[in-house]
Amino acid sequence: MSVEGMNGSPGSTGSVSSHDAVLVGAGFSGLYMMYRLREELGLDVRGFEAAGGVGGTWYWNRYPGARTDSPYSAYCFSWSEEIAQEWSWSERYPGQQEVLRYLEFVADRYDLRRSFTFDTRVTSARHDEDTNLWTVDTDTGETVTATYLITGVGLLSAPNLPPIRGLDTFQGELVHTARWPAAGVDFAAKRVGLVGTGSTGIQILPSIAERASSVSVFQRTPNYVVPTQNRPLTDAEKADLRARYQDIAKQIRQHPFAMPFTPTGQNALDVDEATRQAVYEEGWRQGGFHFLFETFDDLSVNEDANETACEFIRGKIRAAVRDPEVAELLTPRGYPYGAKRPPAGTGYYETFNRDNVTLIDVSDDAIEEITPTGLRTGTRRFDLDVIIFATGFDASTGAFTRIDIRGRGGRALADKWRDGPVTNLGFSTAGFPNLFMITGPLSPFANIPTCIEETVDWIFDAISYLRENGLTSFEAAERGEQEWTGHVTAIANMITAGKGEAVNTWFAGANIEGKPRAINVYFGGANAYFDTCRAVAAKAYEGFVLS
Ligand code: N01
Repeated sequence: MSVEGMNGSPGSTGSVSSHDAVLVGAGFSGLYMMYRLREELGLDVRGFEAAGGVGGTWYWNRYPGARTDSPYSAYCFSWSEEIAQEWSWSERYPGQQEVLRYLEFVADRYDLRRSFTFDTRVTSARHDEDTNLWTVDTDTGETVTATYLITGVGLLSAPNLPPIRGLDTFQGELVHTARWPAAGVDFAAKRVGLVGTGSTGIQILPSIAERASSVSVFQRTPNYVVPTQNRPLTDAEKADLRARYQDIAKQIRQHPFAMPFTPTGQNALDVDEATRQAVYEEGWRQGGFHFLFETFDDLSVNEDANETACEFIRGKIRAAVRDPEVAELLTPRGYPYGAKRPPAGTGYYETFNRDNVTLIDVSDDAIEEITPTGLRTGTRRFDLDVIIFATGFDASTGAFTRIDIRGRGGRALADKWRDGPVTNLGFSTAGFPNLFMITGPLSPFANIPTCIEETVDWIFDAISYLRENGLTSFEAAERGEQEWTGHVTAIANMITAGKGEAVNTWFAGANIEGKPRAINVYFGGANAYFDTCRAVAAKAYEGFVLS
């Protein structure tokens, strides 16, 4: 049965349709993968998307204040001349609605929606060795088969609602930021509780504070928040991106975090105090990731250097927050800047000067229960009308383990990864033939659209190679995946981003109760990773088994 006959028709058909590929997800990854496989290779690709439309992260995370913190010139595709010329960003850090409009524009420009079935979640997938096919089931009762199973499920897509007693007893409105209602949440005259002060909590707080009658912010670990410094783009900046998008994309691919920056070549510990402060001031003025990547090159690798940046930020917190006790509570100590994913905020610290905002330290007085009228910590009770959980995600592996994926011999992927993910380059894991993962576990944590483009291209080339050479099966070699997984772990142990286990970072699975403590992402540099991927492909996919 052709994919065309099935489009937009969720629900059980009673028959099993077969396809060249099943593609899960219609975010940045799924859209580009669909375009390449369908338009360039002519494959019959069946896409499934749990959401009601395209957009992935940008479909679900509609909370007020949501925006990118990669600059506009990096947070976009570079593969299409049409998109580059016909689309124009309005802000330096585009907001959620604008990024969603962008992805809808891409989907419409290349007529991609017709290849996806929306409102349909893939629930299980099993590989049959005899037929060399994947059988995929959905929550609408449909079953399809395909040669290739390709996931574009996102690194941060499986929401984490902490298992606090009484969640379902609350009589007000309880929302997770990653499942924000499309109709929005009415905060007017409401007492709001905000749980979580990661990138999301930091973005949402200022906008709720302007509308709610009161906001109680429940903070477990303070964060190092640098201002975003968002602003509208000038016409000259827009024209420059249109003219130079390919050159910018090349520059981005050479940066360890796939950002349009150039390492400064200077170390924090090699300059005098006055110079150091001046460089940090300029980084602060530029905002966002400029502060981490365009000040000193040793912040990510040298803890003493890193501490100088931490001290600078602590000074900024003291200057911004009027109440010294609140400022102290907001001040992170005892872990390096970057050990938790660095967030960017807009007026975050200043929001704590408002009369209607209260900071509650739950580091030693945990939230023990959600009650019908609010919540209770070990020692205090709070009456609330709305509770917002900005409590993050079961990152990287969570979107996979929520699908019952079974490879050779019926082995569950969740079982294979019970001590942490094992992959070769994030693309593939041994025992799961023809399962291709776009930005899968142990691929780089860097500017995501760039990582997606590179990994989609690599998977596209691998599938083309299989077909050109009459090969039918592709998977990581055990030795290849052990070497890669070992390398990813060794790198994590060398840098500040790998030192976050003590502060519950999702980088190491440490934010989820019961999740194995194991690094989820590669920190050895996106640029080095892209080079490695190309070299592996050039050597007929060394480290993978093709048959
Ligand atoms: O989630 P998080 P997030 N009681 O895991 C707290 C990306 N992103 O959604 O730190 C009380 O970072 C938890 O406390 P602690 C970005 O990659 C990007 O904010 O574990 N608190 C923490 O404060 C980011 O890293 C953008 O002690 C509890 C918070 O919840 C990733 O998504 C914007 C708790 C969770 O922070 C995840 O960010 C937003 C409990 N029981 C997100 N359980 C951009 O700017 C958890 N917490 C592009």
